[in-house]
Amino acid sequence: MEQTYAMIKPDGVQRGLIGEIISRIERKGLRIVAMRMYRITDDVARRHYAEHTEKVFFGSLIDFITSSPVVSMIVEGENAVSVMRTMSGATNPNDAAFGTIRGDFGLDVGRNIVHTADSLESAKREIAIHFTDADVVEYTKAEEAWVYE
Ligand code: D4T
Repeated sequence: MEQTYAMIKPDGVQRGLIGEIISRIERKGLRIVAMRMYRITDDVARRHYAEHTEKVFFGSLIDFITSSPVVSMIVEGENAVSVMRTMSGATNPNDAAFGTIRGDFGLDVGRNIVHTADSLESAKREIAIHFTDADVVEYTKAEEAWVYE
């Protein structure tokens, strides 16, 4: 089983999409093992998006991600990293396929609703930024015998 990090960004929360997004994760058969709603601090935002420090959009990205609460999750399942990336869709919602979260609900790259880790290494780094070990609940779901062969 792989773990990935996923975040419903401020626009997803403000647009009332928390339930929709969690529902898609559940319906896919993935398991949420940690979940927290909070307002991201400037320090956490800068650490989370450290790779983008030099980008022209960095300032507006930090302002946006700290502007309103987010919902952070650790999602577990086989190939969870790539499955969650596929579910999110392309970074720019205008390029994202219909059926993906960004393709179905977004119109602007600066308001693309969700973040999902782009690799196992990023997932580990981001989980360590947003969660402690005590936040993680290990359990099995009864349905998993019907999700996996
Ligand atoms: P995140 O990290 O938010 O899941 O997005 P991606 O992994 O799909 O894309 P990214 O790291 O390249 O971009 C991070 C974040 O910056 C915003 N952004 C991006 C923006 O506001 N303007 C831009 O031109 C780009 C490329 C959107 C996502």
